[in-house]
Amino acid sequence: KANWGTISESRQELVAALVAAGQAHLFAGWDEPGTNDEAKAAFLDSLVKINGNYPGGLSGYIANARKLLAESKAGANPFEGLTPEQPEKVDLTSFSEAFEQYEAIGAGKFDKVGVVLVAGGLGERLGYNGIKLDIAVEVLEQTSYLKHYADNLLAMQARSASKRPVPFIIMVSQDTGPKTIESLEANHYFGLRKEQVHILQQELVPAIADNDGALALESAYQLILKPHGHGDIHMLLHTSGVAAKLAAEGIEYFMFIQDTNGPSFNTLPAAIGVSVEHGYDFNSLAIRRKPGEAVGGLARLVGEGREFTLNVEYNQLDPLLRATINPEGDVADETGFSPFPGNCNTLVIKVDSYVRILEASQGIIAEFVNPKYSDETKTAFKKPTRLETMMQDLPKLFGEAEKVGVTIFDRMWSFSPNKNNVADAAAKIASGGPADASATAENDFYGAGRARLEVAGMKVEEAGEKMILGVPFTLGPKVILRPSFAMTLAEGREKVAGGSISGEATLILEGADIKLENVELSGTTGLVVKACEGAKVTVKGKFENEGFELVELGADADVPEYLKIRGYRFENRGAAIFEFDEPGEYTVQP
Ligand code: UGB
Repeated sequence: KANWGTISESRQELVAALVAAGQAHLFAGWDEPGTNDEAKAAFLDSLVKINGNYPGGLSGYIANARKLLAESKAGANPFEGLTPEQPEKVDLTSFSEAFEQYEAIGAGKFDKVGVVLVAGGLGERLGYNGIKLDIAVEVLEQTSYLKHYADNLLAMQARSASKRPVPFIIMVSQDTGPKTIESLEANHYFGLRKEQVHILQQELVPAIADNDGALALESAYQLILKPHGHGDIHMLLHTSGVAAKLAAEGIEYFMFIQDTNGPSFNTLPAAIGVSVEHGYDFNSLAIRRKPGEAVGGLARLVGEGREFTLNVEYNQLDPLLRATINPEGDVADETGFSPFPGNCNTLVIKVDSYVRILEASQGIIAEFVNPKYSDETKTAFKKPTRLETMMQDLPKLFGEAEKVGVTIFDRMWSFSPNKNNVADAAAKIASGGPADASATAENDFYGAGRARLEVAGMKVEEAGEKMILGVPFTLGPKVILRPSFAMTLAEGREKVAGGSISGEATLILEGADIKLENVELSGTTGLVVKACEGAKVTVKGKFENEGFELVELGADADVPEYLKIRGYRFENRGAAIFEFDEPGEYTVQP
């Protein structure tokens, strides 16, 4: 007490509560009054802030930590007594009539959907120094992930009867917040209204030094703080009141997406349709998972009168399978894939059940702790740990009333995150896994465009692959159909009639009112057509030019990071580019 100096009563109360919660060490090493008083005050201010950020305050955090650490020490198996079975699934891995019916239902709900983007992670694995949302998903036109997502929201609202702005919730952290806001402001919110964008900032949580939940100190007047995981989005949607507000305004579904999964919006219409048709409160989008792949496995866990569908994170899947249904663990079945669908962490959640669950749980979603112990007695940690949460764990709070389903899509169409630098990507390719890197993300971006053209009846000749710095890249055709042009397969079919595109050609279409009539693109031809609102453009005939050339850069090229992380760029050698920025009727011919 002698060392407190002059601190306010509310701060003294917090200090007293912390001492009662076994945290006396935080104040034990204090200097005499008069020495370092400013640092002491700043420390207390930081405790007050951290205390306010966590529902239940620091005492709640410490109590949760003790409980979870005791379970971890006892070696409690979170899946004790549960056996994994197949979840309820809708298979949309190929385009079919059913696929298009789901898309039609989903498209009818575009003004009842909010999009939630978790973007608090820094992407250290990627070797990119800015925020991941600023990285280009493709380098023909350098569209950033953030612009790509905003373009999709604009396309959704343009198609809805009410034209209501689609709410866009972005979770940032102190690492990503300032640059995310800078990017939005510098680009006039990419055409979105500022009011439709809700920025929620996740806060760091204190690191924990031991099994008693002692908060770890960086120095005498500073705690060690660490990220709490993407599950914070649920807490923030609750504490900010945004979820309840949007529910009251009539939003029925939230689609949760990650910062660098470009194809998320390919799946949005059909995934919403599936949720509506099957009455899913929680719909996990999935792919056919390669065994050992760093994505969780979705399973129905059954036992002891309990049953729920959940993501089993990739590090827990193998031990669970070994302990239950397969002594060989996380291996392929006769299809060559893991029997459990791979979690893309793209989630469609029904808003009214969500708000109910958030109110009951305060939005704290199934925290877990993963300490690295220094020896078998599990009494000490190698380094301080912390509580974490994952957004896909929400169903842990569901009861019998809530329905969870899984919708499986083709990988190229649905899941191609950009997480790994070129060297790590090449190593992943060498060991037979997906690279999940810039080049593969761009490759799949064009691949989805090709798929849309094929469905529309155009003849698409696919070129071979080239290895660039150890990562495969399909040379083409490179097809970008902007969301303004088509969000569903049916729309592509309405706008494209016949025609053909050769293996190394490029086609970029932007605008709602463009029609292609028997367009032929041969050789390396490039064609870009952009039409503003009100410009009606018909494209016909056979085009021939040098188009865009892929230029390899080599590993040590002195180029900006967004190119370094892929190892190539494109140079325009004479592509035909038509841009219409006045309303009117136009025909484009060679
Ligand atoms: N993120 C945050 O917003 N805040 C955080 O504190 C942490 C992350 P990672 P992870 O889809 O490939 C997940 O780190 O956690 C954002 C699933 O758990 O890239 O290793 C971050 O900005 C896994 O089951 O992923 O693994 C990014 O947008 C599997 O599906 C997102 O959260 C895997 O993703 C994911 O963060 C995958």
